[in-house]
Amino acid sequence: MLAKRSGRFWGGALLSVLLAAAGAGAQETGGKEPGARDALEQMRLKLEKEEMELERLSEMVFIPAGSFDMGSASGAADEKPVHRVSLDGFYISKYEVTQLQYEKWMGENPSYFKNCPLCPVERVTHAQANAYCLRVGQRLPTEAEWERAAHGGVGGEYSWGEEHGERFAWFGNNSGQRPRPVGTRKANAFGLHDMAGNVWEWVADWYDEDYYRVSPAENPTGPRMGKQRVARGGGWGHSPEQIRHSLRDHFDPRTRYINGGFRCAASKGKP
Ligand SMILES: [Ca+2]
Repeated sequence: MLAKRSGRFWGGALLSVLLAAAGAGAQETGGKEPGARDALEQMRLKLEKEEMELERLSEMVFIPAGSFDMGSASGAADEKPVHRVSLDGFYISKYEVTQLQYEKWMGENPSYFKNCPLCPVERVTHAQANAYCLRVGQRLPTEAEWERAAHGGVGGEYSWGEEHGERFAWFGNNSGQRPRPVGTRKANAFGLHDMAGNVWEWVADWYDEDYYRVSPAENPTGPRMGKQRVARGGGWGHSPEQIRHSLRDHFDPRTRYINGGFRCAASKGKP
């Protein structure tokens, strides 16, 4: 992606200039400035490692076009009726957006649990999440895209079946009451991590408890207006019931929660 490439270019270009300057200085003084060169080399290695991490964390997974049953017959009233939804193929982030990525592109880290660059960024409003995705040339997933991605093409309340949730999700039973570095639980069948738990995730749609009764069957994008935005997947403090893939949470879009984050998506052909 262009934004990612431009960031790498900036860091590499700056270091090239600094290393060249250090090399020239060392030549002028008969090579007696190894300290400066070592410091710059250390900085170069640190930035190189950071860029590799950013590359890894920005990976997206293509979810092929297809249909799935959205909602749950045994869930809350707003998860009904279960209805067949068809979606075009799309890309979605393999991981929740991390503090490292957010700070890189937005110049700040609003998280409560700081000093954990590979943990998901939290305490972001819906507008901040949306702005980040736009900054990297992407967008928030729709509610339907998020649920199809979470199911991993498997279906059911959990992509892993009814047991072994602790291998797939950080939630109230195993998190130690805090977010954890992304990708440290098993991926679902689509190769996505932390769709359930760790931080719940803003999606693009406005919330309407009756939306499933009127939702179009193809590529639904939610109500045209609303007061709250949908959030999905549950977080590090939630119960097994609250990290079900079909559960629909919803909040005032201005709120910033210590267990709320996001991931981005892109339409086919975008990344
Ligand atoms: Ca999550």
